[in-house]
Amino acid sequence: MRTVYTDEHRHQDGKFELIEGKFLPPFEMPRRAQIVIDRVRAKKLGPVTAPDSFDLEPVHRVHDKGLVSFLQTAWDEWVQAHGCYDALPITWHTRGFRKKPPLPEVIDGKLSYYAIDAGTPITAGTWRAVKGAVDVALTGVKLVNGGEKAAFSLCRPPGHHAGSDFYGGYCFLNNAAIAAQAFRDLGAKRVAVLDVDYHHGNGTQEIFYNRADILTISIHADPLQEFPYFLGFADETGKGKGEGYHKNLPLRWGAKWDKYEEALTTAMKALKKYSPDVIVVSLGLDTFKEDPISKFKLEHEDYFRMGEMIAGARKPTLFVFEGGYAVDALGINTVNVLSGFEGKR
Ligand code: SP5
Ligand code: ZN
Repeated sequence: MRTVYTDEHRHQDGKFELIEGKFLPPFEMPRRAQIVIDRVRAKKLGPVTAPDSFDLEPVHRVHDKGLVSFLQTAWDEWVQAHGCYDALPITWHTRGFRKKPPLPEVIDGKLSYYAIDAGTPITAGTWRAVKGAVDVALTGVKLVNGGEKAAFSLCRPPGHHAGSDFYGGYCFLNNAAIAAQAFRDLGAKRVAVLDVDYHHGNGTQEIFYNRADILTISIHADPLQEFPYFLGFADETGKGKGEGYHKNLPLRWGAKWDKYEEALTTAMKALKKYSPDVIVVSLGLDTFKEDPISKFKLEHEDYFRMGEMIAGARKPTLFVFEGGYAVDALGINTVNVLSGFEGKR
């Protein structure tokens, strides 16, 4: 299959994330995408193409205009206020505050308004990288809509934690959600998003929660144990017209392929029943046993099987790259899924 890729992602290169009481170099680093594209080329997965450039209309179909314009100007506002340091918030909008507060005037307040964590630094090149990732996703949509059976959008930064009006979890705009909506706008009647990242796809869930035209399914670590903690429970099944069109399959820490396969089998059943015109896969590889911030135990081999199982739906499929932080193994695991999908081992 074809891979869509651009070097623009390198412009997201933060100095720090706040994790376990330490300021560490971000786990979400440029080398992640580099090692994947190297492996795609080495294994001759297929041609690699540069993305087209799209305007922001497809982004605004999914995200609040305030969030989008905030992301475009946040770095300049921050530097003006504090100098050349990564922009991170230290206050959040939680219970006990006004439900719908006005957007603060100052940059520190705006960060607090839009961010869900202090792990997602905004830097000089963040917007450039974020826009590149959206273009990569939308170019993948164009390929699959044009008749390709599958495509791989090698997006970086990732997207599935970003919601209609919030960002975090290394994500700024939701590449997979933007892609899913774009498929609808190009005429697909039903779209399914299958999220196999280790973390719950809270942004994707929030964006499509009350809709029946986009089925969303996420397999992830139990939110009682893992980031993002406050969404992703099994009893969240959609709302209003969307009732029955969202599925969460949380697994406890330590899950190996046996447990994972059960969940993926359940997911694929739901997906086949829905019979979508197209599938978007939020492809996170942080379920790997050596991932430094995660606690599932998948092996290299398991990713072939994952790809084969997804292929079992026999639908046009767009893979959108999400998380995965065991960087040395990331190329192998990613390409194993895509090769498994194509019936090659
Ligand atoms: C796209 C994606 O995979 N985002 C993940 C964001 C995770 N953010 C921080 C999670 C903190 C987990 N605790 C660290 C345990 C390390 N021993
Ligand atoms: Zn993740």
